[in-house]
Amino acid sequence: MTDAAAVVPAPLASALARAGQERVLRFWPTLDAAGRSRLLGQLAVIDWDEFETLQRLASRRQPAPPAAIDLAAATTPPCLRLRDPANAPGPAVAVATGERLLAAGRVGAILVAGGQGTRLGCHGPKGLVAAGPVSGANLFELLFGKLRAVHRRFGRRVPLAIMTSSATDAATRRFLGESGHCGLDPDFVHVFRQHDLPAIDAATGAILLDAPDRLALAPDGHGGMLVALHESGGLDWFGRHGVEHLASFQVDNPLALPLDREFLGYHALSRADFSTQVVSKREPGERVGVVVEQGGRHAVVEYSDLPPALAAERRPDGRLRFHAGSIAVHCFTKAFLDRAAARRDSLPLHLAHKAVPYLDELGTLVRPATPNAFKFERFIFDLMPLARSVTVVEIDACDGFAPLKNPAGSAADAPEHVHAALVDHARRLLAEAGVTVADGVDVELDSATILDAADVAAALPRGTHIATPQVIRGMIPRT
Ligand code: UD2
Repeated sequence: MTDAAAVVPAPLASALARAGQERVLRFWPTLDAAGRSRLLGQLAVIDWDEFETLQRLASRRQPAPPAAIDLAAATTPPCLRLRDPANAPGPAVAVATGERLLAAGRVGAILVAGGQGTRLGCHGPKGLVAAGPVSGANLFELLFGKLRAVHRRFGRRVPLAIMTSSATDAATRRFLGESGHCGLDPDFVHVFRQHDLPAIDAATGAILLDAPDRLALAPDGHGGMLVALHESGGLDWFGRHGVEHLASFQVDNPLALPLDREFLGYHALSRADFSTQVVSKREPGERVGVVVEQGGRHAVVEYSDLPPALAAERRPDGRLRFHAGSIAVHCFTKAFLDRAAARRDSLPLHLAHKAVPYLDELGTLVRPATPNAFKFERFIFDLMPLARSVTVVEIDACDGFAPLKNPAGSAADAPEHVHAALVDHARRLLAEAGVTVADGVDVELDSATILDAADVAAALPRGTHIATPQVIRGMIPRT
């Protein structure tokens, strides 16, 4: 046993005493040096002021933080519709503006990829789950390809920050190394890890252990991106690359359009701090948050926090009152993220009541069947009420939203739905370019070389007929 791990440092011991958490060391005498040092390492990174907040929230058992706006008085904000000529300014102006930003290298991207693919049967980063309908490419490959396609078209690389979690960090870095960063320039990739927060026993407020030398920790939500990006030097890194706008997206949506030129154009032209993409929510049970507005402020209300009666309310035209379904594709000005990251309290904590395995007093691992503990998360969309100006852009789900959430056979968001959505999208772009595809034949657009129908048209002459499953690749990369 090394000396360093033999004793609990005095400041930590007093922090534990102040927080009433000395029992977290109850197995200390039985631990070897490695175990002691692991436990000390986990305890050392707990912010004990923040822990007080966790305990206070747990004692109040209030799942969502107080709403930034009055939901009863809220409405769905006006949304620009992608490609709608009625937008002012119109789509052509927005596209040209977005293209200028991309060609000038002013746009960076943030991928939140802290989640695991456990529910999909993949015990690693969700980004490694296969989703290419013909290629079998994984989510990382499909999504990173989109950045390469933008580089190919506009001649400028898009710096990409990838957020991992303690559960996904090592495997993600390994994959990036082994795959040659999927063709991205490693100088334009910044990997950073979000923090963990302890799970707290709902009855006693105690930090749970899931092994004698290990706290039960969970990632702090995709909102952990703000602090972790800042602390890792990521915001400055984007600054050094000349980035002024940051598009963020989730790893589980292979159709995501974070760098859509028209979207970026509306964001820049409206001088929004925060722009976001939505799809029309048709049924109250769809598992997407909704963008709402009240008194000039915008917010996203998560589906689990929207009272069922409000979620089901319909307007006279039959549309849901809250129909702006958030798909978690956002664009922020870097200046806005800089300001938000400088404030400690920018993002509130949400509580989730969960069944968390824990060690009982005798050291036996208990796997509760019902929720026994609180986990805590921050959501990046909670920055919305802090924005001076918000722009909401509605897209058609078939163009940019195919979330992979559930195992095969589920009613929604399962691999077969994603497969069908990607094939359908490819077929539509091929049809636009005058290419026909035999019935029942799967086609896939290579995300690294096909940005839009123009790339399809350059790759395949009009009148081409596709009779066998294939990946359609663009012409030789221009860069
Ligand atoms: C999220 C949104 C929901 C809707 C939906 C669209 C939240 C709370 N809800 O629902 O409103 O937009 O997505 O698909 O955002 N992640 C991390 N670290 C974490 C937690 C999550 O990186 O600590 C990533 C995760 O890898 C995934 C994304 O965030 O890419 C979404 O996480 P989720 O699957 O927990 O969110 P979900 O489907 O409940």
